[in-house]
Amino acid sequence: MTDKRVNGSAVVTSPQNTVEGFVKEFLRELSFGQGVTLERASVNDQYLALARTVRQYLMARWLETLQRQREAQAKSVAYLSAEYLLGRQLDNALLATDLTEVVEEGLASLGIELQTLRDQETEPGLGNGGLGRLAACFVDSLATMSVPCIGYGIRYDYGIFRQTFVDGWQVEQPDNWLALGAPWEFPHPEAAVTVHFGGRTETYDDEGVERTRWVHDWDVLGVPFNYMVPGYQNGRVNTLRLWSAKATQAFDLQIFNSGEYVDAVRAQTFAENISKVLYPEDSTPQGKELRLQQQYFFVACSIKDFVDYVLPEDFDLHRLPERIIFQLNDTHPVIAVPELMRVLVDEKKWDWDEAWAVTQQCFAYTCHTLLPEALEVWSVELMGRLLPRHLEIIYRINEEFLAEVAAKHPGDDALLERMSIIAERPERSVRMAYLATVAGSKVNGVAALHSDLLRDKVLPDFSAYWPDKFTNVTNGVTPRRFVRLSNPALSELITEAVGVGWVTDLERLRGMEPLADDQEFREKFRAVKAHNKERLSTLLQARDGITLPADAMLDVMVKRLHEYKRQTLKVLHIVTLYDRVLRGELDPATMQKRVFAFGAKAAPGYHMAKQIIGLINHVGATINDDPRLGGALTVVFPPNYNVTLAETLIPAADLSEQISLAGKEASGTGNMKFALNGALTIGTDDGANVEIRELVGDDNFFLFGLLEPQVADLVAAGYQPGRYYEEDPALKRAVDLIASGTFSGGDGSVFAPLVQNLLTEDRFLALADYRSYIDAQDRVDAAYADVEGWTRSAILNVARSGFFSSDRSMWDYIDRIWHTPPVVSR
Ligand code: CBF
Repeated sequence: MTDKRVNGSAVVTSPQNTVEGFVKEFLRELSFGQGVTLERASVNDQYLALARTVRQYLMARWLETLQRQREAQAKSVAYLSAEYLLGRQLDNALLATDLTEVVEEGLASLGIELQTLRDQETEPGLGNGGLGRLAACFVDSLATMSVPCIGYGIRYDYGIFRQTFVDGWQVEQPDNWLALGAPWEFPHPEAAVTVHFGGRTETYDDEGVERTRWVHDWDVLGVPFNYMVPGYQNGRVNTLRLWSAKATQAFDLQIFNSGEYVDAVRAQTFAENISKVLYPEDSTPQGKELRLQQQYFFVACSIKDFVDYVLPEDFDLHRLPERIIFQLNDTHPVIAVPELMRVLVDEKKWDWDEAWAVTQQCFAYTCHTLLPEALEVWSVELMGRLLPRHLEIIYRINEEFLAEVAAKHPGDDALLERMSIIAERPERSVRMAYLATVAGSKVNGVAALHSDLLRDKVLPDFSAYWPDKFTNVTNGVTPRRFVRLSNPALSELITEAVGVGWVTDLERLRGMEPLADDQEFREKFRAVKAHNKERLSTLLQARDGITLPADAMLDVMVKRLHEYKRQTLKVLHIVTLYDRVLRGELDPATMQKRVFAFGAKAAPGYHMAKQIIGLINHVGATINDDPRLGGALTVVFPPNYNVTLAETLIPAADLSEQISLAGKEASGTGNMKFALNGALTIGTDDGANVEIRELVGDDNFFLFGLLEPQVADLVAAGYQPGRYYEEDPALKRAVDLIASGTFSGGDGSVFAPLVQNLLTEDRFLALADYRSYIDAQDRVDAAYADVEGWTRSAILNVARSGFFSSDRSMWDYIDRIWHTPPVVSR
């Protein structure tokens, strides 16, 4: 159902919120939906029937939300994001409807365990990492806060690849997440929209006005698939609309008519490829044509959807900024800017200036990176071939913008070159971040430090030109999924301490602070951690055959594999501990027992990242099997880290590794999840670590490493990693152990590229931070030995991390950027 088709008030009523009411609907869904009897139903049948039953409880709220929104004519957020890393839906829907107990009991009365059906769900992995997961947290928060929002994105047939290890090396498998059915989506092929590509432009005379039209070459249909985004027990359900590409009739017919049946079918596949697969790059996008097709495809569908279907038919588009703010989640959807201009100028026949005035008010841009290579640029050649009209529009936006800059800074050609949306070197290309900055009403970074660096280092000319355009909104995570659902034991303890309201008002966690000094509470807190470790242990055993030793500190590093995140530094720590034991400096019987848990996917074409994965697994295999360690150190690396695994892994962690080089991680959100679940952070002064440390306090955070200005100075002075290697014997031994083949069956060549890179380039200064990191880890060991002190710090981490709720992030966006108040129930 697209919004417009819901006329009158909602007529759907929810099934009864009782065990009997649920069982009746569930059995109906089994027989009428799945066509099976309870006796013959497979687990998948049961799961699908359950999901469809739970959907029913949300349906009336969904229809009512849409109705209310239309009546209120309220301003909405349209979150444009190429990625949504949603995680499993069932539990979230049960929580939102407060149905968990009813369902558990109802299923039990039929001899079915809810947990079995939970485990049947394949999570939709429609994102790479932090950015996609953030989008999912944001839409959850907006629904919970009753703020109108439509999330727009792509329904990839294949999400992020499934990672397996063969002999310790990453091997990718396709993620066929739709294979067993997708009960949470509502396809609407009848509401498909057409998207054009290619061709050329031409001018024509429109009653005395010269206008341009796009004579496109080929097109594709965008079919909307709607997903419910339920608020937490507030009767609101927002919409996530993901677009799937389908070949158009016209496209097929041209070829069919020439009698080339096989070619016609192949051509269909070509068009449908657009939404076939998620690009698995995180932070370093590849400038591939298909990716630009994906980007344009979903934003063109979304703008058309909003303008033609969501808004009333007679809506005066001059008032568009009163009804919408398109939030650009990174540069991926930025092509939406020239698309809206094209719609207004070419289709609606507006003057350029009035179109530009409206467009500028309708967009805001969030930058999520500090890596220059992650700021997308598209070659003019490609853009001109795929989207010729958009390229013209971008040229004109640029021309007018540069004329304005030139008027303010006459004669400063260097400034014009620096600020131009079009780069001339190494090839003529469109700088999408610049386009977003010129067009957006606001530009924000995602943590305080990141926003400062964005202003001062990434876009300094723009921030000098428009100081008020730049702002910060520190990221957040949803407490519903990442505490309430993923950590039931801690949730219970929190509720016991501060009451129930914390789930939607996370600052209430502050109420726990005094309890950090309460011996009895600390014991309960430790019991929660112990329980979560056991839960993790059971999961890893069943999932991967991994056995976790008991009584060890759980030291966790989970995030995408990227050199700037410095998993290698973590490995150097592990190898150093190993070396210390072998040299007799540490006694395995008395040293702090640790389990090092990793989770990380490497982009399939990122060879160094794959080397690092291989290294972690090889080091793990050697250390885990070495009897001289007596089990004091264990490395585990469960493959295919995803949202579902995070939900069990994070609550069990004692130590959170956030060790990126200062000035490289925009924010991080894993760091927030760990702190909220009572892990202490060892981290650099980077991204949101800075704010975590400020809030939880220096005593409850292990800081190490160079600060961002020191990094800049060191690099400017000419960083020589070899010097650190020569001057620190422990570092030298650790690197030599890797180089000698100790972890690769005596074959030193296996990790030679990695070692060579560390000693000669080390772009992310792992060797420079090694000593400080090792010292900080020694402080961690000492602190962990003080059981009561550690627990106190862990409780304070939870109590002081309420700021990191994505609800707070949303209020900040509303206040600083969107101005979209909640629409409350009548
Ligand atoms: O802002 C959300 C996250 O986005 C990234 O994952 C990204 O893809 N650019 C950043 O790397 C994270 O720092 C950030 O937390």
